[in-house]
This record gives sequence, structure tokens and C-alpha cells, in this order.
Amino acid sequence: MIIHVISLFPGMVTGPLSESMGRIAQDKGLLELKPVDLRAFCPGRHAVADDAPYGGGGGMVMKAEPVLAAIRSCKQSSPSARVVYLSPAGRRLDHASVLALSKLDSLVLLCGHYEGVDQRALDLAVDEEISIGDYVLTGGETAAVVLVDAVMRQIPGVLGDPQSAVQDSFFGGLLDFPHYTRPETVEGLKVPEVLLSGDHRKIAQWRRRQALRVTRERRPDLLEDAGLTVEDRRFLGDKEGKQR
Ligand code: 4GS
Repeated sequence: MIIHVISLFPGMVTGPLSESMGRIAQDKGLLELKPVDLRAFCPGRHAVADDAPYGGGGGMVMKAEPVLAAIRSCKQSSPSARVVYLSPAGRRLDHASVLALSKLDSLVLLCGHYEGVDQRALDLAVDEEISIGDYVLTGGETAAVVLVDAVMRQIPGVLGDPQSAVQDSFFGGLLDFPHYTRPETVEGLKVPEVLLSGDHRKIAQWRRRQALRVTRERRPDLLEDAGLTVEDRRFLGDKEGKQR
């Protein structure tokens, strides 16, 4: 997958993604991150990227022409790329949209700084706006890192163990079950006995039930779409498949 990242501070995106799984995904050739320095598309000796807003008020607005030129230069090498602008006004990122994005060949991520980007650039060249949550960042770069991180781990071959992407939270619509590793006792707290039993059927059932319990406690809203089995419902004490 090719992901172009257009930003005035492209290192804010390439830096974090050059470590850990981002490094591995790129070294394996499964993710090609292409930082695009918006400054290179700003004209004049001072390469001005932003200007005061029409209508007055505080802050600065990123100029339309450099943004349009940068997006079009990405589209020259990736004509079918989907252009995404990271913004709190976008549709909230969730597991379903991450999965859908991971199936694309190429993406262009536009990261705004300051107050935002001239609306005309968005109207002309952006396919979709995506938000990573209801809060305000200083720039779209950290949001782009979150999006790329979540998307790349769904690309087949990025995770060493393909089961990891399948088993984690939100796959199957439930939160993750608790995990334990050595030693058997930490400050008096023991590993649940069943995990030492070697009985894989019982362990799978315990994990499923823990996931159901944690999800009911913390995110009961998720149970609606989790596709619960009859056995799941029986465990939750939900005979009619309704009352919880
Ligand atoms: C987000 C967000 C964001 C909005 C960028 C104000 C600088 C900032 N982007 N999800 N201008 N939340 N962007 O806060 O994506």
C-alpha cells in the first residue's frame, strides 16, 4: 500500500512510523510511506504556506493552491489514490473504516496545521474527511499517524502472527480478554488457573467469556453489533436475547 502524507511537518508522521511495526511494514515493502513536504509547493522566496482568514478572526489558514498542487502531484504517481483530510469534522474512524481503508492500493493523507485548510482546496480535491476523535489537535499529523498505524496492521503480512489482527479488540466486535505472562505470581496476584491447565477448549471458552464480561462492563453498546451466539447470550444471562 502506498500512502502519501502531505504536511508542512512530514517528519511528525515519518518519525513515529519509522519505529516498531511501521519500520517492519516498510522494510517488508508492504507499506510505502511517501512524505510530501507542502513547503515545496509554496511559491516565492519565503515559501508562504498560510495567510490570514477572510472575514477576520484569529489564526492562520493554509492556502489552497499549494495544497491543490501537492495533492495533484501525488495523484500523478497514484492516480487511483483516495484523498483523505484529517479533521474533527470528518467521519469518526472505527474498526470498519480501518478495514475498508486497508484494502485500498493507495491513499493521500492531507494534514492541516493552524486553523485549517482553505475550504476550496477541500471541495476541489478531497474525497473524504476522517476524524480520529472529538478533540482538537495542533495538526492533522498525529491523526495521520494513528490512521496509518491502525490501517497497516490490517495489511496481510505486516503482523508476524496473522491471528493477532483477528483476535484483538473489535475483531468480532468485542473488547479483548485479559492477558498474562510469566511469572505465575506478581505481588501476590496469580494467573487464572485455567490458563495453566493446557485444556485449549476450556481456555478458549474462558477467554470468550472474559471478552463478553469486559465488554458488558465497559462498552455495553458494542454488544448490539457483536453477533453473539446463543451460548454467548446464555453466559450473559440474556434468555430473550434482549435484556442485559
Ligand atoms: C483532528 C482530529 C484534529 C484541527 C488540526 C484544528 C489543526 C486539527 N484531525 N482528527 N487544526 N481530531 N485536527 O484535531 O483528525
